[in-house]
Amino acid sequence: KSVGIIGVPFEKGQKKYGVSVAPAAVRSAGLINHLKTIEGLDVKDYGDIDTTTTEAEVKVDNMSHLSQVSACNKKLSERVSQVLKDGRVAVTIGGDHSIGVGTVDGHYKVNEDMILIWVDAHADINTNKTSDSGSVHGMPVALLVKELADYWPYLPTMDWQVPKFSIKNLGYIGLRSVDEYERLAIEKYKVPAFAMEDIEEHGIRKSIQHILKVLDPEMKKPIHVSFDIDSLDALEAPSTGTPVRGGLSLREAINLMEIIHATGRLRAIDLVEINPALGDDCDRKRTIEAGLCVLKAALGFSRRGTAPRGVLDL
Ligand code: DIR
Ligand code: MN
Ligand code: MN
Ligand code: MN
Repeated sequence: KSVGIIGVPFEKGQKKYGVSVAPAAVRSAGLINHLKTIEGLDVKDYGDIDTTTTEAEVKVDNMSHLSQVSACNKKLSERVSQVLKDGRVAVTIGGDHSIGVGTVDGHYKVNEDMILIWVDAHADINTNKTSDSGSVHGMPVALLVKELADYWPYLPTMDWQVPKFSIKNLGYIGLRSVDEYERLAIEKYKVPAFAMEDIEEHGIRKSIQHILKVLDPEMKKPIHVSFDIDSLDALEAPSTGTPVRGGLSLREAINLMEIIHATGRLRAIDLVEINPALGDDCDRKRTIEAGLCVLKAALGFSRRGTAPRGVLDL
């Protein structure tokens, strides 16, 4: 088992200063050493994507910094493809969630049968016509899926990214702040979406098992997890740009990742929207630690005891 780490110090997909510092902050919190404690895991750091851009700004209605988002994601997509071709699980540390365009694009170009689990408080499936914010971090899913291609105007600088991924291969976990038109899209295409109420109803294990089964009944497709730290409860991960109360506990998120790891089919994971510039030292530390716990669980860190799986014989 081996992983490749990619940092993406990028924050132009949203408005607050600080998300671009996360790769450095997560590294200095000991990312590489933490992952090396996982038995049998070979860790290679591919460094950071160069996010300095020389591109001229392009003007698209209600869509901020498109040329920079595009340039960063183009490089990121190529890097993710390279890591996967090297036979490693691609671990991408953002950056805001606009970088999901590059990670999923790069993954899709290597594994066309991939499925995507979007773990987030938000659905990130706005277009520039439906977004209230104009921030691209609320739009990556809509940019990626071919079914929504006709809802976009021509996007200058984005010619490298032809949406081919099907929305039929998408599932959501953790939703609790979904915009009106986002909900329409989710319902229209019957995207399996386990929002917080559904997780209350079924528990995190059954929730993710159901999604995996709906997307891939034969249970053999490569999995991409795009994990927005704001899927966690704001008490677990306060240092993020758009926190929403009432989210996943860290225990639920760790267990979610353990279940996904156990499939043996995780090929790429993104950890995005950690903003070390928000909150105090304690908030920052708590948020980064939560992110590390999630990554470790996804990559095979074991909390197991000796109890049998399934129903206990009493
Ligand atoms: C909102 C917030 N739905 C938007 N999105 C966020 O801007 O489109 N995504 N915060 O993570
Ligand atoms: Mn997001
Ligand atoms: Mn979010
Ligand atoms: Mn959103």
